[in-house]
Amino acid sequence: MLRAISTTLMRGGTSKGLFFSASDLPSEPTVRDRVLLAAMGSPDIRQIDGVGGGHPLTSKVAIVSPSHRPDADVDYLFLQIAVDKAEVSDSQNCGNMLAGVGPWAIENGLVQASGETTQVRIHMVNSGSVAVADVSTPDSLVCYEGDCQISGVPGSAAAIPISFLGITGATTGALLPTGNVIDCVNGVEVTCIDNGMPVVLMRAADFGKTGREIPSDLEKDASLKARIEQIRLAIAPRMNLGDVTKKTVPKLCLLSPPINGGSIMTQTFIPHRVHQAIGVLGAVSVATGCLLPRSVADGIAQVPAAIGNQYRANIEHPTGSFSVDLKLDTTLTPPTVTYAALIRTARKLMAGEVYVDLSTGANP
Ligand code: NQM
Repeated sequence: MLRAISTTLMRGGTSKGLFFSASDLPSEPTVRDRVLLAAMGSPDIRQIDGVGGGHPLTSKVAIVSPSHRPDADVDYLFLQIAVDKAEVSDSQNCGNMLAGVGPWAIENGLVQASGETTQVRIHMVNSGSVAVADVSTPDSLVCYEGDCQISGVPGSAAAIPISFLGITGATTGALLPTGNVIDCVNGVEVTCIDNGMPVVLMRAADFGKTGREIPSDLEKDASLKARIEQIRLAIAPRMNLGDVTKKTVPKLCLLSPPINGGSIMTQTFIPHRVHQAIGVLGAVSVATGCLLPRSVADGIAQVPAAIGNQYRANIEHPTGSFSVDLKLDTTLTPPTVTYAALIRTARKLMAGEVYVDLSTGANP
């Protein structure tokens, strides 16, 4: 029998997925995950029997609920729904879907709109850290239209500035989870960093790449993909991530000199597909790596000098670039990033009910 569940389909940054109220989903995680796999149409490379878009960036779920934390308005749990496997993972955050959480929370009565801009404090359940999003709300209604353009999304929309607090080591417990600025894995020098997203930074040149290869060509390079996956599986336990065979972290980022006047060029494995752009918290981690002396980005990155204690890194990626603002406290040893901010946009695409058939659905 088909079951109808209230949901909203939204674009958040360069991602797309379903937004649910936690109270509309089963509370038992295995049953919930079965429902979400069925809603997305996984496992199936085309997700033809569900609303997923056949790519990890369009197979995402945000679950939102009121927060009990004094420093947050809402809780946001992100779930990555695998496309071709019956797997649902809460091992990572998603800063792109995060962009849709503020508007959704206001439109669904979890946060009261007030003034031209409404601030929504979002507890990111996956990592326990807090993000603050400024949502445009003229006339006390969410306004999605605006003139802000972000790379990887056609057209323009209302800007949603987002700042992050307490994201350093959010997933692994430390900015440098292995304890080193540089590690050597299978003969390749890497910098493992977690400023909101655990990422393994590597020089593209060490893999014979220039930074100009497009994602689909990188994905066709079977030997490159195998080398990268071996590095991921080998380094993850040393990053406090354990066995990551079924996890979507760490991400792996090939670094090369900037191509279009930015700070650095990136090509990111997420981890089994190549990102068309770059993840939000992934970009924050890369930007942080660019400021770290002796990291693998040292000598490649060109970050403009700080204004006050604030840096702006322009992270280039296959479809444009992504600006990240970072504040660095140089009085601490090692110097510590105390604040990160960036701009995203989001758009409500459709609201209604998704129909799931649990008699044929896959078990996670
Ligand atoms: O790093 C893709 C995305 C992401 C994650 C991924 C993200 C982030 O672009 O915060 O947004 O790295 O799997 O949505």
